[in-house]
Amino acid sequence: MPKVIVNRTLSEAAFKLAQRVLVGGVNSPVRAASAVGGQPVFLDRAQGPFVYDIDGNEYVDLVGSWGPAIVGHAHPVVVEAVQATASKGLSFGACCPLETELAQIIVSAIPSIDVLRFVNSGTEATMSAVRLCRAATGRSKIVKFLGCYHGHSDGLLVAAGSGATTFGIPDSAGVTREIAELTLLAPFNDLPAVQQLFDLHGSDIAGILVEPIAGNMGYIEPAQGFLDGLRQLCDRHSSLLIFDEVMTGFRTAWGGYQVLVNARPDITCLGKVIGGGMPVAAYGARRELMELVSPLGPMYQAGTLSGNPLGMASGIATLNLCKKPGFYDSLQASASQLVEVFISAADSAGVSLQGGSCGGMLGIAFSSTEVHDYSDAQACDHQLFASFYRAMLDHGVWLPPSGYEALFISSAHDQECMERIGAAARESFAAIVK
Ligand code: KE4
Repeated sequence: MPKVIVNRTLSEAAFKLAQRVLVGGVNSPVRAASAVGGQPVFLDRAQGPFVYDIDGNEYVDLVGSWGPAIVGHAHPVVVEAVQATASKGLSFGACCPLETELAQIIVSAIPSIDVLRFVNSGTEATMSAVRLCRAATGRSKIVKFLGCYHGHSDGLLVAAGSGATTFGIPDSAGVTREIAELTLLAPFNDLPAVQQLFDLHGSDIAGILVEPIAGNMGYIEPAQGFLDGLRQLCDRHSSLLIFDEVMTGFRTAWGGYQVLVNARPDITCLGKVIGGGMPVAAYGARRELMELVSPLGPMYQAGTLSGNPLGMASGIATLNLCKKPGFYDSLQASASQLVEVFISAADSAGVSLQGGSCGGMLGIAFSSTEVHDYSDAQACDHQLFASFYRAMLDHGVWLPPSGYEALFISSAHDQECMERIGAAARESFAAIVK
């Protein structure tokens, strides 16, 4: 019987203090946990598959810092690499060989990327990729999908997912109509709708931006032929296809989802895992496209901490651990097992649950029918998810505080973790249906 956590007094006090100087007491909205009727639990440390709050409570972590912690938290090899690098200086604002080393690992893993540029967040990566797409085509419109989230650059905060949906503001204040009008929308997995956009705007569509697996409206896999269909539409209209693999890159497979399904986007965005927990992201493409980027070409993009040695060291150490034979097979086995654990626990309480996984990424949806797009995701029982979230937290399992998020597992999650999650899930489902 999992221990029930009841004391979080230090977190409550920390939240009150934080609210005096931080907007909403948080540095990223989804952490406010208000969508699940909770408040932020402040963490003190993390180790392997666990996170520990400032009240000393231990949780099995299924957020993994939203993806980066793929080898588990504070992996000794990663920590040692960062410590050794830090002792030589934190940031130079100049070139260093570590940037080339991490770039070589990524380029060797992803055939569609000849050359890349490191940035510091997924937002920067997708924002720069969109700019590159417009620079390369001379066109202005971008197609994105309802419920997909690509960070918070103005043009992409239109019908966005993740925290934007969680807080019911899929279109953000401050994004002007003129900018939003350059973003065309279609439902995920709806190829005819994308075809229609091209029929209407084809000659002005610079490109399509897509999460190959949608991880910001739960977990939604592409329908058979969907990604191929986007590729064909781009080829037919001389538009570019951008895969936002900030979440799926090196999370679903070595390289990313495009390698798993042999897809060939024109531009790829990466983040999260490639930094191993440090602020590292990137965008990359074939050489002729990337040579449009300054200092070689007319498209400007820059960053004080881009290619930061600590981030590079963390990313190199993390990817070298991911490269080990069988790493992703084992991660996939754990993720598949975990989906089954959740579904069978739900079933035993008479709760309808959908679930899916790819590599170390998974998702559950409180729905009796499959979820294929944003409207399906919105129709899920988010109130029931909120109750489940709170019960699981009290039973020592750290879930993302929103039904619009994916879950992430690491190579540090062992069978004991699975049993703990299973026991907590059975207790939690039983509690929420009472
Ligand atoms: P960042 O700017 O947060 O590093 O990355 C933006 C981004 C871009 N593309 C995809 C597919 C993403 O999932 C993200 C960010 N993911 C969210 C979680 N769904 C980050 C968590 C948060 O916003 O606090």
